[in-house]
Amino acid sequence: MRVLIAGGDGYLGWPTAMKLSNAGYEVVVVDNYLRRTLARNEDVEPIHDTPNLHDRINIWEELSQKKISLYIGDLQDWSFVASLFKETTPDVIIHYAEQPSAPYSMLNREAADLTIHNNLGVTANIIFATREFTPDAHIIKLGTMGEYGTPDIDIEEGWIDIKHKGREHKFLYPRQASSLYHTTKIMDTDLLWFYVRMWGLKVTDLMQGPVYGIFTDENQHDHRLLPFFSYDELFGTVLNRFVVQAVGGYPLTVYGKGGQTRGYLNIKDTLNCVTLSLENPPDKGELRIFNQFTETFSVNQLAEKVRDAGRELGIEVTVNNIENPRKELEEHYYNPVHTGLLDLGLKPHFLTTDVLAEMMEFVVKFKDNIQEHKIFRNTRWD
Ligand code: USQ
Repeated sequence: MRVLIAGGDGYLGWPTAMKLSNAGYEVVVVDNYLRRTLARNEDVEPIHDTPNLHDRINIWEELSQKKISLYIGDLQDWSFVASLFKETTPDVIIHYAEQPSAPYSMLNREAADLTIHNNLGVTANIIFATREFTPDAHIIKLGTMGEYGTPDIDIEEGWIDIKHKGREHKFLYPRQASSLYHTTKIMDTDLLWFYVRMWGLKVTDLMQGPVYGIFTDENQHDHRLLPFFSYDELFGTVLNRFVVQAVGGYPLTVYGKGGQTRGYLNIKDTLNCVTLSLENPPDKGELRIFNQFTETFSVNQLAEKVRDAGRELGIEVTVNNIENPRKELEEHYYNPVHTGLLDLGLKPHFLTTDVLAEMMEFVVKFKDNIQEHKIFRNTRWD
């Protein structure tokens, strides 16, 4: 089975490529290095250097004797997308090729414009190319739990039955995002749902929570195969940031009251969720939605866990409740369903002190690379 990974250079794309290559799939990765370029332009590179995709693929081949094919190009460019699909005719397309940062999308007009055009343009091209060249292919799209926002009722897994004036109908669960990035993900879902109805596409939309971690089964033994590990305000997710802040002696940046609750997952579980989705495809003409996370925590709970893990390693961690640069509820109800992937067989890796200590020990090796000015720049939502 041939799998095309769009955004194969990213924090999740590259580990997914190795995981599926290891499992015997024929893997093709495509990327235009947007994520690297934005990080360089904004002076927020990850904590350690990562080889480019040519080098990563060569290193992987040396270690595993398995080949990954590479295309460098912009998926917003239709002629590139058309020849990519014609040449590779994928059975599965895993779509990570988006500007992935909520804070970046709120930075300024240019960043907002790039986020809208890149995210929607790439999704549309993948839809059009699938219909034209590989109509039976399964599109697995990385969505986000942030599409739902933080409503005062339970969050269902993608769909909700609504009873109105004595009649009933099933709709996409109401979405209300709290950043422009998350809003583009809502629009992606709407585009996919439209073309599932029009053209009978086969789509899985994975509503993922913030991911943490660095190690996967494939990168344990060679640090050159590790993914980006970002700790800056733009591209770092909260727990990865807290781990670096703890090791760097920087007070943990809890935004506002710290009661913001989200569904989190280990990077290993992202790979397992994507693999389970791939191995258990939906029918043609179906938009299947999974809520992709394993545990919910408030920001305060995360800070507490990092403080506990630090204590075990002899690292004293302090916490600072700073004025929240974002517009979001700091205390709220949060109860999302997440049974779909568990039903398919997901065995979660939970956030234990050992997991945090392993992350901290990794960061300690790169402590000298931590640059304080990258940690907080106060990108305000208003
Ligand atoms: N937060 C802090 N302090 C920080 C950083 C974040 O208190 O230093 C808070 C945020 O205000 C937010 C929560 O932690 O309430 C999570 O923030 P985050 O930066 O880890 O996650 P977010 O911006 O929501 O986006 C991340 C990924 C995105 C993915 C999303 C899933 O970057 O690609 O879609 O997680 S979710 O959050 O469920 O929408």
